[in-house]
Amino acid sequence: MTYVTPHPSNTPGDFGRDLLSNLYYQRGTTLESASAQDAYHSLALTVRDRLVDRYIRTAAAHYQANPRFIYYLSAEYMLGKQLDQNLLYSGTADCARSALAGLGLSPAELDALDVEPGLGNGGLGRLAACLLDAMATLDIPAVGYGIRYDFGIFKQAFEDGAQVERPDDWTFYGNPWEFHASDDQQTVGFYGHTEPLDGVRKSWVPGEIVMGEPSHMLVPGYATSTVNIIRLWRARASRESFDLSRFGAGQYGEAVEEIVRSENISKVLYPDDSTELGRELRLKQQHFLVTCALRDIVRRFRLRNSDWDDFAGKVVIQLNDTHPVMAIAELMRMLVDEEGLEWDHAWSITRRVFAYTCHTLLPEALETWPVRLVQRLLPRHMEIIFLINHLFLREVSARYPGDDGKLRELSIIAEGDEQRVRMAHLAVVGSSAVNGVAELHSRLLAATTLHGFAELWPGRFHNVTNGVSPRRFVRLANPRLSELITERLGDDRWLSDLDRLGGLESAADDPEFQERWRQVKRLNRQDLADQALATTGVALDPDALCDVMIKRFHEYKRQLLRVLHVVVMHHRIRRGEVADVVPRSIVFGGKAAPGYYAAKRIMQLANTVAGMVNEDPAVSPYLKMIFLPDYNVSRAQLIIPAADLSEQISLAGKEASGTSNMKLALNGALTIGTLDGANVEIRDRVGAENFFLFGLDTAEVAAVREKGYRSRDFYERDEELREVVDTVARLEPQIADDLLNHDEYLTLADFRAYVDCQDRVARAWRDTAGWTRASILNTARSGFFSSDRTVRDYCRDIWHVTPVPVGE
Ligand code: 26Q
Repeated sequence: MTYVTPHPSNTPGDFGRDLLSNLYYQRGTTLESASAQDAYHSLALTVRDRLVDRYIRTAAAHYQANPRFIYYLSAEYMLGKQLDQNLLYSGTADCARSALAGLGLSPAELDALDVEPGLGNGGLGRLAACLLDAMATLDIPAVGYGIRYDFGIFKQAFEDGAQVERPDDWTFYGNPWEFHASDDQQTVGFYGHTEPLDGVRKSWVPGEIVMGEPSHMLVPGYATSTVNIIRLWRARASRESFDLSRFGAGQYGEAVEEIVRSENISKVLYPDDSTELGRELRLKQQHFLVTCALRDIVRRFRLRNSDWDDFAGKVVIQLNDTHPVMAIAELMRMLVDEEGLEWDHAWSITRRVFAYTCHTLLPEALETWPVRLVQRLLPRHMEIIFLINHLFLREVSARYPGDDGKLRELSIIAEGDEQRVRMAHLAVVGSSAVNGVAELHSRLLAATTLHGFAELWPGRFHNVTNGVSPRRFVRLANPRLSELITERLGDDRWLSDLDRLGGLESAADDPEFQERWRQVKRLNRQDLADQALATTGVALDPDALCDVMIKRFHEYKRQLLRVLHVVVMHHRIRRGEVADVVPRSIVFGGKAAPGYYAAKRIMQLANTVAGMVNEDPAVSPYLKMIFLPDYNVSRAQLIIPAADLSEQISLAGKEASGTSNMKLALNGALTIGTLDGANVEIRDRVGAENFFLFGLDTAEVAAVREKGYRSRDFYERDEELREVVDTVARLEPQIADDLLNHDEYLTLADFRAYVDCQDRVARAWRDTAGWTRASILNTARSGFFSSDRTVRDYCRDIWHVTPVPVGE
């Protein structure tokens, strides 16, 4: 039984006819002479066509209702493949399959041509995609705004174990999923100067103008009529930019100089999610996104409204981290300079419109920009920020008279050798709500990173624990498990009401159900093994415990700790201590920022250790290790269903939330983890007995540091650790040196607890029924981690919006 409303002409015959029609009229060819790309594009268009009617009805219903809209601003989106998703959400997967069979086309071959838009780095970008999916599913009127980068996140390959980055030209063969609107461009200014008007008003005369050209992709809701959109902007040079006379004079490079300079703005996603990167082009990207989005939001507002006093009632702008925070200054500029509103009036509107989500605790990851750069690139915005800050600091002085320390702590401008704009401070000051992304994270934000603000405005601070799309990460990723769940629960309503997974609890001890659960896992491990063999040449044992760590490479996430334990196992097996060893497949996936050398060294070490393990005939029957290159959403959909063990081993207090932890638990993996990010909530829900907890908690981390942490003490006291570090010293001397002399993320302090905990994992795995029970309970109790729940939380606590149903 399925709850997706089928397209009116949803028979295989109709589907096949429409596909042939698209082949003929859109690609200008016939089945006999079609290339694989022709067939793929026609299939994509035929599927897309089946969502258009719903989109048109959604737009009409929204126009009619004139509701409050959520505008999600994000520099990143990791949407994943569109073909599998849109087949599912349009309810046409079955008829497409029959139609393709009838035409002699292979679904798998065509799916392989569907390119995932990798317009993000990691968790933050994928979260944006999960939230858009949930908003559409819950009938929340919403638009996602982003940048249509020509090149998405780099493709990762390994050469001699080292990461090499290759460009991701994701639209090389065209993108059948997007609708271009080249007649709906916006102008974006840069540089120039300001001129006084009346009072506080100024006029900004930009020195450079770039056009923003939108295209949109459909964001269908599941089991509902709503289809929202994500609008992505691409930079275009204005029409007069091509210098015909220079071209005529043979100066080909100079002739297109201006075009290249303009269009560079949306050329490439910055592949850095670690530290602030002081690049002018990145600030240009941010301003470009923000300006295009705001102008579009105002255009949409004016379709049904005319009074600025209604703006904050009709518009919510959710800022995904600080990357789009310049929108606060830009809206003030539009309202004051262009619309002529009084400053205080404009500020009251602005503050009510914005809400800010923070995704980090690491001070070094908080974005700041040199005042001089902002002054040069966005002179009017800098003036506005100074004025916002001036008025804000007056408020602070009134609250803390004579406390200069407070002013320095909270100021939007950081003083020092060079003044800098603290984007997080601007975000908090200019928003009505601020949220962290897991309970622990929100608590620590208010207690540490943003403490002063939480004290000033306690009511502004919220927690909204992240969630993931059960459609993408269970139904599409794991069709076998989905079918088993649907069979047990009697229908597939769990896909849009994930708490229904609780109905599996009663099956946790049912031997027959357990056997089928294990069968699903085994088949999924076999699929992974097939892919792994094809891409890495390593043969995994489909019966071995599948032990998975998938996430961006970061020192704080401690992939290094995972590698140290693999070396422990290697030593033990070589010594013949195999009595307590269970066969394992260690699976790694993740990219490192190209300039993040410490992370890249750890990657190199992981690859070296993998080779050492796999090529040792004494070891490889017990242990295999693969590093699947180019981890992305599609690769996640392959790995997650196969996983038995989920590695969530960051140093406590560093991971804001994590979302792979949720995806893996939902698919029945048991977590080995620290009390960090959302791990805490996962453990609370699945039960401590179904979660392998180890390591220091945040208070203990602070205490260890307080006492003066010396990692060398741990090395000296633990023989097995000594052996491991000595091995690492031979393979990657710099890493061993770092561990012993500046072990910033307390890897050695948590080493013993981690290794002992892994021994508990091995013992638990031997108890097949006990493990299966815990696996089923992890799925049954993880319904909370649906992004539908996350969006409901945002709607209730932050956005104050209700659904707008779209009629059949
Ligand atoms: C900054 C400056 C220059 C270039 C890039 C950046 C940049 C880019 C991306 C900074 C940060 C990011 C991404 C951060 C991120 O993905 N954070 C993760 O967000 C997830 C969703 O909330 C959380 O689950 C993770 O814990 C958090 O690390």
